[in-house]
Amino acid sequence: MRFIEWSQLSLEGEGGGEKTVGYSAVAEEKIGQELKPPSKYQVILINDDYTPMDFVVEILEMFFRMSRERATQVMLTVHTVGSAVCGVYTRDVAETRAEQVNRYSQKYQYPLMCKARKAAD
Ligand code: TYC
Repeated sequence: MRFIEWSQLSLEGEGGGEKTVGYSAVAEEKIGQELKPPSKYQVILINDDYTPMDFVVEILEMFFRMSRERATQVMLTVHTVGSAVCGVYTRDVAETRAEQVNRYSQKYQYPLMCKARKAAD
């Protein structure tokens, strides 16, 4: 981090003049890591033995805007491999999406699990 701007701390002197009593940094230029774009987060769907395939397809269509064909492909990948990435977003969006999926599954009493995980930079 590097200071880029300074402001003078002044006091009214006797006779109306200003007297500089110090300087303070008022802004900092952020360099290095802090200038990189925000990290991305993957939303991951996890397999289980109980959630019906149709329900998973419906979720992928609803929450991840997938076509029926794409949703079916992703669901089958989760079913056979154990998990799959269903979307990549900023942290807030990824966490919200995973929570929405988990809440919706709970509402229908299925154990479907969805997680947000930081993607490699
Ligand atoms: N394995 C489930 C079944 O055989 C289907 C399923 C797919 C469940 C994906 C969860 O994230 C999941 N009915």
